[in-house]
Amino acid sequence: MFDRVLIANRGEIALRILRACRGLGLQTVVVYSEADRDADYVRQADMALCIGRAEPADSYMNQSALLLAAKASRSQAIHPGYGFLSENADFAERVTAAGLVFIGPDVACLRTMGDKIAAKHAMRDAGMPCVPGFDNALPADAAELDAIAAGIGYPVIIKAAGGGGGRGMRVVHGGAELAAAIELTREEARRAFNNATVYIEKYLSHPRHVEIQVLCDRHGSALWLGSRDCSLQRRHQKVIEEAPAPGIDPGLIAAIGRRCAEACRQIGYCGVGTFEFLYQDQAFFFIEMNTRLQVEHPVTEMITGIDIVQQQIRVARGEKLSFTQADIRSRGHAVECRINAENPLTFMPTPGRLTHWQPPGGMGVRVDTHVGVGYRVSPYYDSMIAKLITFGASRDDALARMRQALSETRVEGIDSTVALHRQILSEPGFCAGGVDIHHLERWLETRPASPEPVEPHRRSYGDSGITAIGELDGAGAAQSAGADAAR
Ligand code: MV4
Repeated sequence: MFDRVLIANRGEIALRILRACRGLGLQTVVVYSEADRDADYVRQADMALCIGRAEPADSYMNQSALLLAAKASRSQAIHPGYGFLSENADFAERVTAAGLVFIGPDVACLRTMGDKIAAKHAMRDAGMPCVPGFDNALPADAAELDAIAAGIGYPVIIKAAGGGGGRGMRVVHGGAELAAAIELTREEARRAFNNATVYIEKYLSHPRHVEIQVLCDRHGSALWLGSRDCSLQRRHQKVIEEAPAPGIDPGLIAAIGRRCAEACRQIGYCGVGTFEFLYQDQAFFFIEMNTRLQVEHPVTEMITGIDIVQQQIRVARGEKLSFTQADIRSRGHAVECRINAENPLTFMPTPGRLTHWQPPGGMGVRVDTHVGVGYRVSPYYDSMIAKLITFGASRDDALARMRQALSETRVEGIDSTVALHRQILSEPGFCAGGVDIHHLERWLETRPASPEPVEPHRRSYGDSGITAIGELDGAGAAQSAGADAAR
């Protein structure tokens, strides 16, 4: 049991965790770097401690500083959020050894899922469909390698066992490239992850990225909370996510969801987690498991009505889940647009000060953000400044609300990806649903050059200073003015 939680993260997720703790009546301790000293959420915590300089290695990644802050604040648990140390088994081990609760799965599960070969083995043992491949470290002998790749059938993909999330992979189209590709991937993996182990899989050419959210307690209950589609991405950075994954037979999703819950029971998984699949030709293939809370968790919250972060903290406290699989119903559709402080054409981060900030609102609109007017976007961290989430009875309803929400949103002083999202929400392929992981990058190659499409609900009339709201023609405007005068 614990009643004081140290939040070992920053930005919108620190605020999201703070809110969950408040909702549970828990005390909050926020740690911050020198760059985040003035952030508003820091002031909202019961206690705040500076843990170092802006560079992540000196603060949010500094394990000793975090443990010292936990001790100084008499915290009894640490929530790692996402990124930073959230999936670091050595950190979780140190947290546990210090007598604190790591809000996440056990160290053993973190280690298994951190090693992508071990993860695939564990999942195959649990009856999970995996991408066909050779799920072991590759042999050194060239003839053996050729035989393995030929057996799988080209194209194949070489992946680093210590990688994940798109880092350390290489596609190979024929035997002539194989040996060199393996050697290159090994070298990169050695440098990036301090682990040269690589493995090989059949390369799927046009999959979708579909994931299943799970929630498990320490008493043997493991539940799945529906699907998400995260196929709309650029360079392995997700841009828009939605729940549920559109256009897939609900029976097929339920079957894979039940498999995920069963796999959790089998490996003794506790906490929240996400099973990542490639979905192609009506079939699911497991690729990896994320052992943390994810950026896109709100879309699942919207369709299930479950506060995933509160539940994550409850199960970490040792509580039993108070509901069963039969209680979980997916209702409606949710979409999330990640608003980044980036140039919408070049994707270059644009740190700086927010001089104007108008978040959208209304029915079915949720904004998860830590920023406001005057906020300084730091160059040291991820450029995401807000998540815009809309919910509707159907996918079309959720998309219509998102268009409206995007048209209301104002970000000034820095560049943002709002304009990009407005364009994507009017792109027929995305609007139809079910695009593959290459769709966005393909579309970016050919999209119209206009960085800021006309905003549908606001028009400025030259420099007269008059702004007409809506699509009013002359007569309509006069009528509307008359109606105003009559009031
Ligand atoms: C693949 C693949 C095709 N075939 N594996 C990239 C992220 C990492 N989680 C796994 N990734 C991929 N693995 C096989 N066998 C294509 C990708 C991939 C991808 C996957 C999900 C979302 C976006 C992606 C973008 C490029 C490649």
